[in-house]
Amino acid sequence: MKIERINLYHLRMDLRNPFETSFGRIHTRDCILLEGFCDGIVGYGECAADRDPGYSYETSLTAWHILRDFLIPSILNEDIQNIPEFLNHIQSVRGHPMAKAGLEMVYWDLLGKTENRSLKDILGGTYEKVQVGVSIGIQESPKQLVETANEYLSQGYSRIKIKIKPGRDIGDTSAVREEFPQLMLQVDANSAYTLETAESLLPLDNLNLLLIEQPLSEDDLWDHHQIQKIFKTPICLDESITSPRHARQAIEMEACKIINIKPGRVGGFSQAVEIHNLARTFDIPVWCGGMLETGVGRAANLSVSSLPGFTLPADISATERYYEEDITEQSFHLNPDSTIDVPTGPGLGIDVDPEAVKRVALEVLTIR
Ligand code: OSB
Ligand code: MG
Repeated sequence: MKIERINLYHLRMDLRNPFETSFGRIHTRDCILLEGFCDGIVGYGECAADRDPGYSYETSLTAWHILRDFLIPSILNEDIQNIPEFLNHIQSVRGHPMAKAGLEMVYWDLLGKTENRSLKDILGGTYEKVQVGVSIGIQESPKQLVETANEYLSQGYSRIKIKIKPGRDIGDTSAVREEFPQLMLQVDANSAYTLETAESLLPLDNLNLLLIEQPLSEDDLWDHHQIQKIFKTPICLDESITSPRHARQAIEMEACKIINIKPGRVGGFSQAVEIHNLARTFDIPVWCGGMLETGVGRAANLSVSSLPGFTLPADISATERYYEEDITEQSFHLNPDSTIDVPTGPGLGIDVDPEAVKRVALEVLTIR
């Protein structure tokens, strides 16, 4: 498989509602769409890095630079037969997992289309639909949060995640728990606490949460171990797990009891599957996180979530939860049982709408 040419599109899409986390509030979402051409077949990938380095150090522009100047030149016009060969070509680039994941996704999509198989099928997925929930950003007030949660519950979501930060944690979470005593509920701090300040979260331990996601810094595996020791509620790591090695170390160190797998954050599907397999051998449940992806990344997340170890509801919501207009022909809908169907078409199983891409593209670059 020789990729002859790649188009990079820097996209900026309007969110239907602002999304606020402990690292900031956004009204628009940036990403890079990759379009690779190989023997008349077109493959797509999405790089999940956002405009600002709030969630991770990668941004749309660092990813653009790494893709344009290093990753794409290392694979262009090379005859690459399989994914291990692809990984070999890009191994000299250190770090930048989201940039790598975007390019790897193009290969997986092309591979699937060449073999006329869905990604679910190639990866060994077993579920036809995936249990999903919704991730709610920090709202104006706890009261508003309860209203927003109620709105999503009435749409059919059966699991809710709320974003927390210092000063907006116990009150917000308790308000939702009081209103919905039986709800599957979890919180995500996006690294807003330290070993010292995380003790203020102890009241969460009485709220019957599924998990507490990433309370401390991404490079703080050991302190997560200290926190997990004092909480009954499972700690789940997101930002800290950027490779199978980190996953193994976190599990061995008992820094978490659950892992959030995002293909983008861990450098692509290959590593996501490796982490999934590893976690299974340790009996550690995993679930698929989200990054407010377009339909391209959402299809990718659904495909990987079809693997059997993904036993907790994913942060993959219906298209209408994020965007008025997406860039894929297909949109994703919530089934009444709080699931979303895994795509079944070849590769990612989606078609990109070129006109929609044009409307949201800030910059386009062809590399050949
Ligand atoms: O920490 O899980 C996160 C969105 C952007 C960046 C980080 C996170 C999130 C979410 C949204 O929680 C999940 C989704 O795509 O619905
Ligand atoms: Mg998270």
